[in-house]
Amino acid sequence: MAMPLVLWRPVHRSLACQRPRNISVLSGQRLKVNSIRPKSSITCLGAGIPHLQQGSRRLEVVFPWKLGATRNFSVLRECQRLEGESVMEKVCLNEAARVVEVEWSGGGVSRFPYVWLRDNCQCQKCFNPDSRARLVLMADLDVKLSPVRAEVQAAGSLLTVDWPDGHQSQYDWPWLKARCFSAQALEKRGRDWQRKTQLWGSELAQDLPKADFSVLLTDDRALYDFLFLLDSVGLVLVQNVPCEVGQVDRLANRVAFLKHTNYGKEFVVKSKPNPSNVAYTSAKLGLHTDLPQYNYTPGVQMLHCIEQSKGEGGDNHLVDGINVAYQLKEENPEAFRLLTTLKVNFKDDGLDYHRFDLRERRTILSLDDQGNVESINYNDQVRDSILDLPAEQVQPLYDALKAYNTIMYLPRNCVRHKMAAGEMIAFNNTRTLHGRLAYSLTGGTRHLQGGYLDWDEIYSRMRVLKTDLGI
Ligand code: OGA
Ligand code: NM2
Ligand code: ZN
Ligand code: ZN
Repeated sequence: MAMPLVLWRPVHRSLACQRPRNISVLSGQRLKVNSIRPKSSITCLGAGIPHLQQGSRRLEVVFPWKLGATRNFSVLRECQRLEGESVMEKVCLNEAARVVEVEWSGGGVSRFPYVWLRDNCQCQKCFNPDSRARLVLMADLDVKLSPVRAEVQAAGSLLTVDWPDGHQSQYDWPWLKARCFSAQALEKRGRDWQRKTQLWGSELAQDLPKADFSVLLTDDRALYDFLFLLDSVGLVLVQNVPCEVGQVDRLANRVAFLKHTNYGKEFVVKSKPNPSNVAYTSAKLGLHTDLPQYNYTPGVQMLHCIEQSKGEGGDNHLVDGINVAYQLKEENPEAFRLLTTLKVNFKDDGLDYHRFDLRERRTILSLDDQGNVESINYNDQVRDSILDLPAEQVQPLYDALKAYNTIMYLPRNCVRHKMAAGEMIAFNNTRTLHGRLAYSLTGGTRHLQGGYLDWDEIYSRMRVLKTDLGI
């Protein structure tokens, strides 16, 4: 079956469809094609100009902000996906509650506050489509304004609101639905913000999450799955990495970019003369997270093994710091309380990439607003001898640190892995505690390359990949 020719006519920032097919490109990069509906119109919220060639079953959409990038969508598949979606049936102004009430054809009512509608008008005076940013300034916004009229147009796919100053706003239904304030919608969107943490112990060693380096560099789906595992499990073993410097940077660039710190961009973990850090000796490193002396501690760490010590030692220990924090809470609630409330000083000064004197004062365990353990900052090397605490709180603090430390080293909590050359561990640096056994310098060179990434960039990349892959 040949697709009908679709002609597009711009109406404000909307495009009207003169043929019986309703196609909309949503504000992100998602395309929706609605069921056949005579003379319905579609709205194109900054996504570009959809165009369909006669006889083609594919719709090509141009994304102007992506420098002319185009993507194809299967029209038939999208058609099926949208069947049964409800449109706006009726609207009315509720002056008492200062909301526009929208009744949906599939049942249910959504309430959109007046002030929010005015603030989020999508017209070109109020919203810049290129940067997808608001132009309305709070200084100019009358937060007590009420509309004079609200009506449904375009076969239930467009809400039009007229304001007393003559301004008119238009909102399309998928845009409104995605921003619904109902308890159900808030609940659903709330779930998207929750982290998908999977706790683990020593059993993870039998089934370490793994990824292949060259696949990560070329396959977007594999990259997404890798980042998902980094977020949920907090540890992935990357295999088949070339034994050369620069691979940490390559992987980081697939995700975003390396986070620069006082130790450089990619740092070299080797036993060095005049070491700027204990990591740069052959000494044992106790379980720790890196750089708690930064307020903006790196989110993810990558350690790529280029050469492993051929002698004894050099093995890594990896522990789920969140899992052991919950064990502490269970066994010793007072210790848990102290580690979530007493601020400990961290300090690192010296010379590496440049001269530095980094200091931060924070709790060992951070909780989110639901009381879940969110992040860990634990590092004996850089815990400062200065403690800005009353003397009587010091012994209880040490008791709590000792209790937490004892649990993390229990065999049931610890994964031990001696990396081989060509392996890389990537882990959540504010969750997965890592340590290393001392190694003997007679076993040849041990050489790791390290680098950091930030969670903001990782989550951003995951959203982009999700959009591009349609997942
Ligand atoms: C580090 C570190 C582990 C290792 O450099 O921060 O923890 O195996 N290194 O050398
Ligand atoms: N290195 C590996 O926080 C720390 O001092 C851990 C960090 C030197 C960048 C080591
Ligand atoms: Zn406007
Ligand atoms: Zn470390």
